Amino acid sequence: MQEPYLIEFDIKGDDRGSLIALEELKEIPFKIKRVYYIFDTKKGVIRGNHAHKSLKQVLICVKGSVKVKCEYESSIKEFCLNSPNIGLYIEDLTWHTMYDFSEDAVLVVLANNIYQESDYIRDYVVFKELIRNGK
Ligand code: T46
Repeated sequence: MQEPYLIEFDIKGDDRGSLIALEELKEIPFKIKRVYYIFDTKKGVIRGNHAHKSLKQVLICVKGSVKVKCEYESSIKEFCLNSPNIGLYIEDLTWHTMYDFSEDAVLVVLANNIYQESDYIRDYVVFKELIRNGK
């Protein structure tokens, strides 16, 4: 079990601009099976509001900014993602909510598994029970 943490990626910059490269089991601490991105988010929208049973993910706001609130075991942490060289690692059994999206925000997510609705815990009470019972 691992609490959420930020990963700083190397920027390969030269006089043409910047480039960041991410490889599985290197900058990203798992094998990548899926990439999705969230953009054009309307003002005031809150997304997420769930945990996963087994999914591990890294969230990167490659443009604009977004805040992410994570509840892991008994601690709650808030992160502001506003740079393409910062990733937020979120493990399973972490209740997470994304909010305060800037108009131009593009949130890229790398995940260690395919999309499975059965992996979602969408009921906060169920999430708290799982945490209380040690999974
Ligand atoms: C998460 C946070 C960070 C798919 O068909 N395939 C996919 O891979 C995903 C991620 C979603 N969908 C469909 C399911 C829904 O009909 O896209 C729609 C929106 O998904 P959802 O409401 O789950 O989106 P968010 O922003 O609340 O949560 C997403 C991820 O689903 C979730 O795993 O951890 O971003």
